[in-house]
Amino acid sequence: MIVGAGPAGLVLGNVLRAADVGCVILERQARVHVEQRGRAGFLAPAGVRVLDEHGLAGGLLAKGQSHGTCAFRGEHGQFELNYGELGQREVHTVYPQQFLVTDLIAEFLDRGGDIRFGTTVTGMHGLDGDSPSVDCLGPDGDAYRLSGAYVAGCDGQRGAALRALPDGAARSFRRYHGVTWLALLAQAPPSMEAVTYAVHDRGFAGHMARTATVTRFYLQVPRGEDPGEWSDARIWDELGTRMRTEEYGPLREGPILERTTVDLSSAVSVPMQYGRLFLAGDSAGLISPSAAKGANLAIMTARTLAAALTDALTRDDERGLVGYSDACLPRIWHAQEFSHWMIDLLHGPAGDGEDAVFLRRLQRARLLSLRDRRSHQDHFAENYVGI
Ligand code: RFL
Repeated sequence: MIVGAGPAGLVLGNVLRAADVGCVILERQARVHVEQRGRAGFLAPAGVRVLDEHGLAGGLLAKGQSHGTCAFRGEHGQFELNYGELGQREVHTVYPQQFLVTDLIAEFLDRGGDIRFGTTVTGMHGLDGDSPSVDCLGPDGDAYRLSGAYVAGCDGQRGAALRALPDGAARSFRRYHGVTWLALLAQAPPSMEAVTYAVHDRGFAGHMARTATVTRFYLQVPRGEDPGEWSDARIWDELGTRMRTEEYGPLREGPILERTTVDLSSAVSVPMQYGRLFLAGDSAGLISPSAAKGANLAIMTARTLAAALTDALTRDDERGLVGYSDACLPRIWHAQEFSHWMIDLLHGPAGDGEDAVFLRRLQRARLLSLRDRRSHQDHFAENYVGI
Protein backbone atom coordinates (compact mmCIF):
# COMPACT_ATOMS: atom_id res chain seq x y z
CA MET A 1 0.00 0.00 0.00
CA ILE A 2 1.44 3.34 -1.08
CA VAL A 3 -0.04 6.45 0.47
CA GLY A 4 0.30 9.53 -1.75
CA ALA A 5 0.59 10.12 -5.50
CA GLY A 6 3.34 12.71 -5.59
CA PRO A 7 6.72 12.02 -7.21
CA ALA A 8 7.74 9.63 -4.40
CA GLY A 9 4.61 7.44 -4.43
CA LEU A 10 4.39 7.36 -8.21
CA VAL A 11 8.05 6.47 -8.80
CA LEU A 12 7.77 3.76 -6.15
CA GLY A 13 4.55 2.39 -7.66
CA ASN A 14 5.96 2.36 -11.19
CA VAL A 15 9.20 0.59 -10.24
CA LEU A 16 7.27 -2.00 -8.22
CA ARG A 17 4.86 -2.63 -11.09
CA ALA A 18 7.79 -3.10 -13.49
CA ALA A 19 9.10 -5.78 -11.12
CA ASP A 20 5.64 -7.37 -11.04
CA VAL A 21 5.09 -6.50 -7.41
CA GLY A 22 1.43 -5.78 -6.66
CA CYS A 23 0.63 -2.43 -5.06
CA VAL A 24 -2.13 0.12 -4.69
CA ILE A 25 -1.66 3.90 -4.53
CA LEU A 26 -4.10 5.81 -2.31
CA GLU A 27 -4.32 9.54 -3.05
CA ARG A 28 -6.44 12.03 -1.15
CA GLN A 29 -6.83 14.48 -4.03
CA ALA A 30 -8.62 14.12 -7.36
CA ARG A 31 -6.52 13.20 -10.40
CA VAL A 32 -7.05 16.59 -12.02
CA HIS A 33 -5.77 18.30 -8.86
CA VAL A 34 -2.46 16.40 -8.66
CA GLU A 35 -1.95 16.76 -12.41
CA GLN A 36 -2.17 20.55 -12.15
CA ARG A 37 -0.33 21.20 -8.88
CA GLY A 38 2.65 23.40 -9.82
CA ARG A 39 5.65 22.98 -7.52
CA ALA A 40 9.11 21.85 -8.51
CA GLY A 41 10.65 22.38 -11.89
CA PHE A 42 14.36 21.73 -11.59
CA LEU A 43 15.39 18.09 -11.80
CA ALA A 44 18.96 17.03 -11.08
CA PRO A 45 20.79 14.60 -13.41
CA ALA A 46 20.79 11.84 -10.78
CA GLY A 47 17.00 12.01 -10.56
CA VAL A 48 16.65 12.13 -14.34
CA ARG A 49 18.92 9.06 -14.65
CA VAL A 50 16.79 7.11 -12.18
CA LEU A 51 13.64 8.00 -14.09
CA ASP A 52 15.29 7.08 -17.38
CA GLU A 53 16.61 3.74 -16.09
CA HIS A 54 13.06 2.79 -15.16
CA GLY A 55 11.41 3.93 -18.38
CA LEU A 56 9.84 6.99 -16.74
CA ALA A 57 11.66 9.82 -18.47
CA GLY A 58 9.98 9.85 -21.91
CA GLY A 59 8.13 13.14 -21.39
CA LEU A 60 10.89 14.99 -19.65
CA LEU A 61 13.56 13.98 -22.14
CA ALA A 62 11.31 15.02 -25.03
CA LYS A 63 9.94 18.26 -23.57
CA GLY A 64 12.25 19.28 -20.69
CA GLN A 65 14.79 22.05 -21.18
CA SER A 66 18.45 21.76 -20.19
CA HIS A 67 19.50 24.49 -17.82
CA GLY A 68 23.04 25.27 -16.72
CA THR A 69 23.38 28.90 -15.63
CA CYS A 70 22.47 30.89 -12.57
CA ALA A 71 23.05 34.55 -11.77
CA PHE A 72 23.41 36.53 -8.57
CA ARG A 73 22.43 40.20 -8.36
CA GLY A 74 23.07 42.54 -5.49
CA GLU A 75 24.87 45.67 -4.45
CA HIS A 76 28.04 43.91 -5.61
CA GLY A 77 26.69 43.98 -9.19
CA GLN A 78 25.73 40.87 -11.14
CA PHE A 79 27.68 37.74 -11.91
CA GLU A 80 26.70 34.58 -13.70
CA LEU A 81 27.87 31.03 -13.04
CA ASN A 82 27.78 28.68 -15.96
CA TYR A 83 27.50 25.66 -13.66
CA GLY A 84 27.13 23.28 -16.59
CA GLU A 85 30.82 24.00 -17.26
CA LEU A 86 31.90 23.76 -13.62
CA GLY A 87 32.26 20.90 -11.11
CA GLN A 88 30.99 17.68 -12.69
CA ARG A 89 29.77 19.63 -15.75
CA GLU A 90 26.18 18.62 -15.27
CA VAL A 91 22.97 20.55 -15.85
CA HIS A 92 19.39 20.57 -14.59
CA THR A 93 16.40 19.55 -16.65
CA VAL A 94 13.55 22.00 -16.28
CA TYR A 95 10.27 20.07 -16.38
CA PRO A 96 7.36 21.21 -14.24
CA GLN A 97 6.47 18.73 -11.51
CA GLN A 98 2.84 18.53 -12.59
CA PHE A 99 3.95 17.31 -16.04
CA LEU A 100 6.13 14.66 -14.43
CA VAL A 101 3.29 13.59 -12.14
CA THR A 102 0.93 13.40 -15.14
CA ASP A 103 3.42 11.18 -17.02
CA LEU A 104 3.97 8.94 -13.98
CA ILE A 105 0.23 8.43 -13.44
CA ALA A 106 -0.30 7.49 -17.11
CA GLU A 107 2.63 5.07 -16.99
CA PHE A 108 1.46 3.49 -13.74
CA LEU A 109 -1.97 2.83 -15.25
CA ASP A 110 -0.29 1.42 -18.38
CA ARG A 111 1.63 -0.96 -16.16
CA GLY A 112 -1.67 -2.23 -14.79
CA GLY A 113 -1.41 -0.24 -11.55
CA ASP A 114 -4.31 0.38 -9.16
CA ILE A 115 -4.53 4.03 -8.13
CA ARG A 116 -7.44 5.40 -6.08
CA PHE A 117 -7.90 9.14 -6.25
CA GLY A 118 -10.09 11.00 -3.80
CA THR A 119 -9.16 8.42 -1.17
CA THR A 120 -7.84 9.66 2.16
CA VAL A 121 -5.94 7.36 4.47
CA THR A 122 -7.28 8.18 7.92
CA GLY A 123 -5.37 5.72 10.09
CA MET A 124 -2.88 2.86 10.13
CA HIS A 125 -2.83 -0.33 12.21
CA GLY A 126 -0.56 -3.25 13.00
CA LEU A 127 2.54 -1.56 11.66
CA ASP A 128 4.75 -3.61 13.97
CA GLY A 129 3.19 -6.91 12.84
CA ASP A 130 3.20 -9.00 9.65
CA SER A 131 0.02 -7.64 8.12
CA PRO A 132 -0.33 -3.88 8.50
CA SER A 133 -3.53 -2.19 7.38
CA VAL A 134 -4.76 1.28 6.51
CA ASP A 135 -8.19 2.88 6.93
CA CYS A 136 -9.44 4.55 3.76
CA LEU A 137 -12.19 7.07 3.14
CA GLY A 138 -13.18 6.88 -0.53
CA PRO A 139 -14.57 9.61 -2.80
CA ASP A 140 -18.20 8.77 -1.96
CA GLY A 141 -17.58 8.72 1.77
CA ASP A 142 -17.16 4.93 1.70
CA ALA A 143 -14.91 3.78 4.54
CA TYR A 144 -12.93 0.55 4.27
CA ARG A 145 -9.76 -1.08 5.52
CA LEU A 146 -6.98 -2.46 3.28
CA SER A 147 -4.22 -4.74 4.45
CA GLY A 148 -0.97 -5.80 2.81
CA ALA A 149 2.62 -6.72 3.47
CA TYR A 150 4.06 -3.20 3.78
CA VAL A 151 2.97 0.44 3.90
CA ALA A 152 4.91 3.18 2.11
CA GLY A 153 4.22 6.62 3.53
CA CYS A 154 4.72 8.94 0.53
CA ASP A 155 2.17 11.45 1.76
CA GLY A 156 4.31 14.40 2.78
CA GLN A 157 4.69 16.11 6.13
CA ARG A 158 0.98 16.45 6.81
CA GLY A 159 0.02 12.93 5.79
CA ALA A 160 -1.21 9.91 7.68
CA ALA A 161 2.13 8.09 7.88
CA LEU A 162 3.89 10.52 10.21
CA ARG A 163 0.76 10.70 12.38
CA ALA A 164 0.72 6.91 12.65
CA LEU A 165 4.22 6.71 14.15
CA PRO A 166 3.91 5.87 17.83
CA ASP A 167 5.65 8.20 20.28
CA GLY A 168 9.38 7.56 20.35
CA ALA A 169 9.38 5.41 17.18
CA ALA A 170 11.34 8.01 15.22
CA ARG A 171 12.89 11.30 16.06
CA SER A 172 11.89 14.20 13.86
CA PHE A 173 14.50 16.93 13.50
CA ARG A 174 12.62 20.09 12.52
CA ARG A 175 13.78 23.58 11.85
CA TYR A 176 12.25 26.78 10.54
CA HIS A 177 15.09 28.70 8.92
CA GLY A 178 13.66 32.11 9.78
CA VAL A 179 12.78 32.94 6.17
CA THR A 180 9.42 32.93 4.39
CA TRP A 181 8.87 33.23 0.65
CA LEU A 182 5.89 34.37 -1.33
CA ALA A 183 5.99 31.71 -4.08
CA LEU A 184 4.51 32.99 -7.33
CA LEU A 185 3.69 31.52 -10.70
CA ALA A 186 3.28 34.12 -13.42
CA GLN A 187 1.71 33.72 -16.83
CA ALA A 188 4.76 35.29 -18.40
CA PRO A 189 7.73 34.03 -20.39
CA PRO A 190 11.04 33.91 -18.48
CA SER A 191 12.71 37.32 -18.38
CA MET A 192 16.23 35.94 -18.57
CA GLU A 193 18.02 32.73 -19.45
CA ALA A 194 19.52 32.09 -16.04
CA VAL A 195 17.95 31.27 -12.70
CA THR A 196 18.45 34.63 -11.02
CA TYR A 197 18.88 35.23 -7.31
CA ALA A 198 18.60 38.86 -6.19
CA VAL A 199 19.97 39.88 -2.81
CA HIS A 200 18.49 43.17 -1.64
CA ASP A 201 18.08 45.17 1.58
CA ARG A 202 14.31 44.77 1.15
CA GLY A 203 14.72 40.98 1.02
CA PHE A 204 15.46 38.22 -1.46
CA ALA A 205 13.83 37.87 -4.89
CA GLY A 206 14.21 34.92 -7.26
CA HIS A 207 13.41 34.14 -10.89
CA MET A 208 13.19 30.63 -12.34
CA ALA A 209 12.00 29.54 -15.76
CA ARG A 210 9.28 26.89 -15.86
CA THR A 211 7.97 26.81 -19.44
CA ALA A 212 8.00 29.18 -22.43
CA THR A 213 4.92 30.90 -20.99
CA VAL A 214 5.12 30.39 -17.21
CA THR A 215 7.79 31.65 -14.79
CA ARG A 216 8.27 31.10 -11.10
CA PHE A 217 9.22 34.05 -8.90
CA TYR A 218 9.92 34.27 -5.20
CA LEU A 219 9.78 37.24 -2.84
CA GLN A 220 10.97 37.06 0.74
CA VAL A 221 8.17 38.29 3.03
CA PRO A 222 7.58 38.38 6.79
CA ARG A 223 6.32 35.13 8.30
CA GLY A 224 2.53 35.00 8.48
CA GLU A 225 2.10 37.36 5.52
CA ASP A 226 -1.29 37.11 3.81
CA PRO A 227 -0.69 36.40 0.07
CA GLY A 228 -4.01 38.19 -0.60
CA GLU A 229 -2.29 41.44 0.40
CA TRP A 230 -0.10 41.14 -2.68
CA SER A 231 -1.86 42.49 -5.77
CA ASP A 232 -0.32 41.80 -9.18
CA ALA A 233 0.84 45.43 -9.38
CA ARG A 234 2.51 45.30 -5.96
CA ILE A 235 4.26 42.03 -6.84
CA TRP A 236 5.70 43.35 -10.13
CA ASP A 237 6.74 46.56 -8.46
CA GLU A 238 8.57 44.78 -5.64
CA LEU A 239 10.16 42.24 -8.01
CA GLY A 240 11.35 45.14 -10.17
CA THR A 241 12.97 46.91 -7.20
CA ARG A 242 14.68 43.85 -5.76
CA MET A 243 15.78 42.56 -9.18
CA ARG A 244 17.16 46.00 -9.94
CA THR A 245 15.38 46.24 -13.28
CA GLU A 246 16.50 49.84 -13.74
CA GLU A 247 20.05 48.54 -14.04
CA TYR A 248 19.46 45.15 -15.66
CA GLY A 249 16.37 45.60 -17.80
CA PRO A 250 12.64 45.02 -17.26
CA LEU A 251 10.86 41.81 -16.31
CA ARG A 252 8.34 40.30 -18.69
CA GLU A 253 5.11 40.71 -16.78
CA GLY A 254 1.82 38.83 -16.90
CA PRO A 255 -1.05 37.78 -14.63
CA ILE A 256 -0.07 36.05 -11.37
CA LEU A 257 -1.58 32.56 -11.53
CA GLU A 258 -0.66 31.40 -8.06
CA ARG A 259 0.56 33.08 -4.87
CA THR A 260 1.27 31.09 -1.71
CA THR A 261 3.64 31.52 1.18
CA VAL A 262 6.29 28.91 1.97
CA ASP A 263 8.08 28.90 5.32
CA LEU A 264 11.58 27.71 4.54
CA SER A 265 11.84 24.75 6.86
CA SER A 266 13.39 21.32 7.16
CA ALA A 267 12.35 18.12 8.84
CA VAL A 268 14.21 14.82 8.87
CA SER A 269 12.79 11.65 10.35
CA VAL A 270 15.34 9.31 11.89
CA PRO A 271 14.89 6.45 11.22
CA MET A 272 12.72 6.57 8.12
CA GLN A 273 10.80 3.49 9.13
CA TYR A 274 8.81 1.88 11.87
CA GLY A 275 7.96 -1.80 11.67
CA ARG A 276 6.44 -2.32 8.23
CA LEU A 277 5.90 1.38 7.54
CA PHE A 278 8.56 3.06 5.39
CA LEU A 279 8.73 6.78 4.69
CA ALA A 280 9.84 8.23 1.33
CA GLY A 281 9.96 11.72 -0.18
CA ASP A 282 8.82 14.73 1.83
CA SER A 283 7.40 12.59 4.65
CA ALA A 284 10.91 11.30 5.40
CA GLY A 285 12.78 14.52 4.82
CA LEU A 286 11.21 17.87 4.08
CA ILE A 287 13.69 20.31 2.60
CA SER A 288 13.34 24.02 1.94
CA PRO A 289 12.98 24.86 -1.76
CA SER A 290 16.06 27.14 -1.60
CA ALA A 291 18.20 24.66 -3.54
CA ALA A 292 15.45 22.80 -5.44
CA LYS A 293 16.19 19.37 -3.99
CA GLY A 294 12.82 18.09 -2.72
CA ALA A 295 11.45 16.33 -5.79
CA ASN A 296 14.89 14.90 -6.47
CA LEU A 297 15.16 13.42 -2.99
CA ALA A 298 11.64 12.04 -3.42
CA ILE A 299 12.75 10.20 -6.57
CA MET A 300 15.94 8.89 -4.96
CA THR A 301 14.32 7.62 -1.76
CA ALA A 302 11.48 6.02 -3.73
CA ARG A 303 13.96 4.22 -5.97
CA THR A 304 15.89 2.88 -2.96
CA LEU A 305 12.68 1.76 -1.25
CA ALA A 306 11.39 0.10 -4.43
CA ALA A 307 14.54 -2.01 -4.73
CA ALA A 308 14.38 -2.99 -1.05
CA LEU A 309 10.67 -3.92 -1.21
CA THR A 310 11.21 -5.91 -4.41
CA ASP A 311 14.00 -7.93 -2.77
CA ALA A 312 11.85 -8.55 0.31
CA LEU A 313 8.75 -9.56 -1.61
CA THR A 314 10.27 -11.56 -4.46
CA ARG A 315 13.42 -13.04 -2.86
CA ASP A 316 12.61 -12.99 0.82
CA ASP A 317 15.68 -10.80 1.29
CA GLU A 318 15.02 -8.07 3.83
CA ARG A 319 18.53 -6.60 3.98
CA GLY A 320 17.57 -3.63 1.83
CA LEU A 321 14.63 -2.81 4.10
CA VAL A 322 16.73 -3.15 7.24
CA GLY A 323 19.34 -0.81 5.78
CA TYR A 324 16.87 1.56 4.11
CA SER A 325 17.31 4.52 6.47
CA ASP A 326 21.08 4.21 6.59
CA ALA A 327 21.18 4.09 2.79
CA CYS A 328 19.12 7.29 2.41
CA LEU A 329 19.96 9.54 5.34
CA PRO A 330 23.49 10.63 4.34
CA ARG A 331 22.16 11.97 1.02
CA ILE A 332 19.27 13.70 2.77
CA TRP A 333 21.58 15.42 5.30
CA HIS A 334 23.96 16.40 2.54
CA ALA A 335 21.12 18.05 0.62
CA GLN A 336 19.92 19.74 3.83
CA GLU A 337 23.39 21.13 4.44
CA PHE A 338 23.63 22.67 0.97
CA SER A 339 20.11 23.98 1.08
CA HIS A 340 20.81 25.62 4.45
CA TRP A 341 23.99 27.16 3.05
CA MET A 342 21.97 28.57 0.14
CA ILE A 343 19.53 30.17 2.58
CA ASP A 344 22.41 31.97 4.30
CA LEU A 345 23.85 32.97 0.95
CA LEU A 346 20.61 34.52 -0.26
CA HIS A 347 19.11 36.12 2.86
CA GLY A 348 20.68 38.69 5.10
CA PRO A 349 18.98 39.87 8.27
CA ALA A 350 17.25 43.27 8.04
CA GLY A 351 18.11 46.31 10.18
CA ASP A 352 21.10 48.38 11.29
CA GLY A 353 21.92 46.47 14.48
CA GLU A 354 25.51 45.32 14.84
CA ASP A 355 24.62 41.65 14.44
CA ALA A 356 22.54 42.24 11.32
CA VAL A 357 25.23 44.33 9.65
CA PHE A 358 27.91 41.79 10.60
CA LEU A 359 25.89 38.92 9.09
CA ARG A 360 25.21 40.90 5.91
CA ARG A 361 28.95 41.50 5.53
CA LEU A 362 29.54 37.75 5.84
CA GLN A 363 26.87 37.17 3.22
CA ARG A 364 28.60 39.62 0.89
CA ALA A 365 31.99 37.97 1.48
CA ARG A 366 30.43 34.61 0.59
CA LEU A 367 28.96 36.00 -2.63
CA LEU A 368 32.24 37.59 -3.63
CA SER A 369 34.11 34.37 -2.96
CA LEU A 370 31.64 32.59 -5.22
CA ARG A 371 32.13 35.26 -7.87
CA ASP A 372 35.93 35.20 -7.76
CA ARG A 373 37.21 31.76 -6.78
CA ARG A 374 37.11 28.86 -9.18
CA SER A 375 37.44 26.23 -6.43
CA HIS A 376 34.41 27.69 -4.68
CA GLN A 377 32.47 27.72 -7.96
CA ASP A 378 33.29 24.05 -8.63
CA HIS A 379 32.17 23.10 -5.13
CA PHE A 380 28.96 25.12 -5.59
CA ALA A 381 28.20 23.51 -8.96
CA GLU A 382 28.71 19.97 -7.63
CA ASN A 383 26.29 20.57 -4.80
CA TYR A 384 23.82 22.67 -6.75
CA VAL A 385 23.24 20.03 -9.42
CA GLY A 386 24.36 16.95 -7.54
CA ILE A 387 22.36 15.10 -4.99
P1 RFL B 1 4.00 15.37 -2.46
O1 RFL B 1 4.30 15.78 -3.85
O2 RFL B 1 3.57 16.39 -1.48
O3 RFL B 1 2.90 14.23 -2.55
C1 RFL B 1 2.27 13.71 -1.39
C2 RFL B 1 0.87 13.27 -1.79
O4 RFL B 1 0.25 12.65 -0.67
C3 RFL B 1 -1.13 13.03 -0.66
N1 RFL B 1 -1.65 12.82 0.70
C4 RFL B 1 -2.50 11.81 1.05
N2 RFL B 1 -3.06 10.85 0.32
C5 RFL B 1 -3.88 9.97 0.97
N3 RFL B 1 -4.15 10.05 2.32
C6 RFL B 1 -3.60 11.01 3.08
N4 RFL B 1 -3.86 11.08 4.38
C7 RFL B 1 -2.73 11.96 2.43
N5 RFL B 1 -2.01 13.03 2.87
C8 RFL B 1 -1.37 13.52 1.81
C9 RFL B 1 -1.11 14.47 -1.13
O5 RFL B 1 -2.37 14.87 -1.64
C10 RFL B 1 -0.02 14.43 -2.19
O6 RFL B 1 -0.55 14.20 -3.47
O7 RFL B 1 5.23 14.61 -1.78
P2 RFL B 1 6.45 13.74 -2.46
O8 RFL B 1 5.92 12.71 -3.41
O9 RFL B 1 7.27 13.32 -1.33
O10 RFL B 1 7.23 14.80 -3.38
C11 RFL B 1 7.91 15.88 -2.80
C12 RFL B 1 7.91 17.07 -3.77
O11 RFL B 1 6.59 17.35 -4.18
C13 RFL B 1 8.55 18.32 -3.13
O12 RFL B 1 9.69 17.94 -2.40
C14 RFL B 1 8.99 19.35 -4.19
O13 RFL B 1 7.86 19.92 -4.83
C15 RFL B 1 9.84 20.45 -3.54
N6 RFL B 1 10.14 21.56 -4.47
C16 RFL B 1 11.14 21.44 -5.41
N7 RFL B 1 11.86 20.27 -5.51
C17 RFL B 1 12.79 20.12 -6.50
O14 RFL B 1 13.44 19.05 -6.55
N8 RFL B 1 13.04 21.12 -7.42
C18 RFL B 1 12.35 22.31 -7.40
O15 RFL B 1 12.57 23.17 -8.27
C19 RFL B 1 11.38 22.52 -6.34
N9 RFL B 1 10.66 23.67 -6.27
C20 RFL B 1 9.40 22.75 -4.40
C21 RFL B 1 9.68 23.79 -5.32
C22 RFL B 1 8.38 22.91 -3.44
C23 RFL B 1 7.68 24.10 -3.37
N10 RFL B 1 6.67 24.24 -2.39
C24 RFL B 1 5.30 24.25 -2.74
C25 RFL B 1 7.02 24.01 -1.03
C26 RFL B 1 8.97 24.98 -5.25
C27 RFL B 1 7.97 25.16 -4.27
C28 RFL B 1 7.23 26.46 -4.19
